[in-house]
Amino acid sequence: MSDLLELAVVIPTFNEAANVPTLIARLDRALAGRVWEAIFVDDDSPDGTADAARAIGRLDRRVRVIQRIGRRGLSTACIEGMLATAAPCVAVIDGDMQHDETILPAMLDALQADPNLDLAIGSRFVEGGGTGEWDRDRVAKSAFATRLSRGVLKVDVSDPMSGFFLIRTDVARGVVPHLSGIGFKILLDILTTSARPLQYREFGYVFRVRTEGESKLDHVVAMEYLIALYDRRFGRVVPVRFAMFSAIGVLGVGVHMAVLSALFLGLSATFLSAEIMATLAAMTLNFFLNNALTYRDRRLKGARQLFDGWVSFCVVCSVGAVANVGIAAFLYDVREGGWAVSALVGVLVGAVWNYALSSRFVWGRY
Ligand SMILES: Nc1nc2c(ncn2[C@@H]2O[C@H](COP(=O)(O)OP(=O)(O)O)[C@@H](O)[C@H]2O)c(=O)[nH]1
Ligand SMILES: [Mg+2]
Repeated sequence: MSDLLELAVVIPTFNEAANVPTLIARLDRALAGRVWEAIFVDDDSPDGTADAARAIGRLDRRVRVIQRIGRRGLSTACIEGMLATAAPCVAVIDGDMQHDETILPAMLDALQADPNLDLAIGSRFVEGGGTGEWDRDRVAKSAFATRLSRGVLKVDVSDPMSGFFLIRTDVARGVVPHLSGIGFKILLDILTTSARPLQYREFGYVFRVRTEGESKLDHVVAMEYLIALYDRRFGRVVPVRFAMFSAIGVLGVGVHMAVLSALFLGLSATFLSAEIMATLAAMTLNFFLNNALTYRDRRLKGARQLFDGWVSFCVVCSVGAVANVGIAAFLYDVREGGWAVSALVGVLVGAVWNYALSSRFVWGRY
């Protein structure tokens, strides 16, 4: 048997310490007779996942760890793991044993036997596959997401949401410079980014129940997924962040009008004071929504950061409002443009200003 490295298994982890030893033992059993290494890509888990993996790595040199500080993200973790190996094939598998590692040898065999094959995909929706003990609700959600991605992105695989696959490392290296890294579904990203259609084969597996630790992808998953779809389809025309920022801005206008009419009409405040309150309310809401959604990857946290961010956001937006009104007035008075067009151009300039400056000075500082 040659001892050339055949396979790297990349395991993105966040708080999976309890699963590390079992997973290694299972990989050892499943990949007996193969030359492999495991790369844990851990986002500095507070539960000490990286230490747990390093403890094993001292004894078993097939086990390596990439520990990332100050960053979170499943996609980028997978990417960095895939780039960190000399093996010609690389698999990505969850660290919680929900993916069935026993199909890895068959996936590897397939790629080794057929040079035209780029990718082996673990699928819950082909023969031999299944969603195990999922409740009906989760099955329905997953089926919906699958249909959506197949419709929007025109990918044909049965389980594009699967996070379990094995790919030729040079193919992965080839697409990585063009990946968005935005979504959490790295497989979808790879399939839709590649310049030529990738040749793949699907391998059924039954999704297991998590026994240790907890799922991290429950809450934000739906939104991140929609964002990733949008980005793939329209991101080049209007960047995701700008689209979200603008949508939240429109919401802000609604809040502004609501607060204004409540104070001015309902409580008969003076127009000026009602305007000031309405503007503050809209800016505050926009700040928190943008912080939670548009910039959730660089979210400001803690009273100090939030307060500083809120103040800078208000300053940026006030200047944006002046620019908005100034441009509109200039177009209307000097250029004699139509009132609606002048106003819309003003709004657009204000929006771009607010977006550009707040991404730099509000969410770009830490
Ligand atoms: N490095 C890294 N791994 C993550 C992150 N979020 C989730 N994971 C890992 O990705 C895998 C799948 O996540 P999980 O929470 O089980 O998702 P679920 O199976 O869809 O509920 C697990 O191994 C997690 O530990 C992250 O932000 N960074
Ligand atoms: Mg899981």
